[in-house]
Amino acid sequence: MNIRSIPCSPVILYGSPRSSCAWRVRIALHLKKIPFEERTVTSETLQSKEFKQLNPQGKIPVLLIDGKVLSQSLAIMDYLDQTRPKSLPLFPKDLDLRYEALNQALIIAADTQPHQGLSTLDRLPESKRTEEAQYWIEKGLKALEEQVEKTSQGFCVGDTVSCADLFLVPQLQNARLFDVDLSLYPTLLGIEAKLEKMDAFIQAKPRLPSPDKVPT
Ligand SMILES: N[C@@H](CCC(=O)N[C@@H](CS)C(=O)NCC(=O)O)C(=O)O
Repeated sequence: MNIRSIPCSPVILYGSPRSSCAWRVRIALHLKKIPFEERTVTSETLQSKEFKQLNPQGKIPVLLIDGKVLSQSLAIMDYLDQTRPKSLPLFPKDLDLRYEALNQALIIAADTQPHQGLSTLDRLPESKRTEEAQYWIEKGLKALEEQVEKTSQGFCVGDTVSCADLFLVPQLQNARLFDVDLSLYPTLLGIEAKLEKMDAFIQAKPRLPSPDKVPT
């Protein structure tokens, strides 16, 4: 496995106030009660040789923990769950519920967020970017709303928080930044309202202003 071992203490999260992907991991760290320091990186830093030694993708989040360098928010959540089994679980134990949580997290991680990402939108003419992001966000949220209607008993999956909720909250905020009409997703908004009252979600909320303007 290609995880480079480095000495690191305390835990460090490379993120940015505008990054929905780093936001997911901040929530996870707060839910797991893992103290950490956050280092804000700009778009320019992401492309630097030094940063790409941490993550060859040149993307955040990157988490330095247990002497390891981790990237990809969903994989990080899984690592935290496996290594800290006594803290609040991010993945349901029940296989069907675990499948649902992963399914919903991936609707956002794999099929929605990448289309609104800076490096994707930057490849389009400026006049097309908002429309493109809105199209994919609406498509993702519509599917998620339908899926969550079947599985929610207060949270995305059942009556306890799971990784799916950690993907939902930052994605809804990005939707707002792209002026997406969220009234079409009442179930998702109801879950968000509940999550926003939880300490971990309050603590993880990005502190703006951000060094960059565009959400990712
Ligand atoms: N699938 C990755 C996505 C990571 C990602 O796209 N990060 C964005 C910020 S939310 C980024 O670093 N974008 C900069 C770029 O693409 O150049 C994850 O879940 O961690």
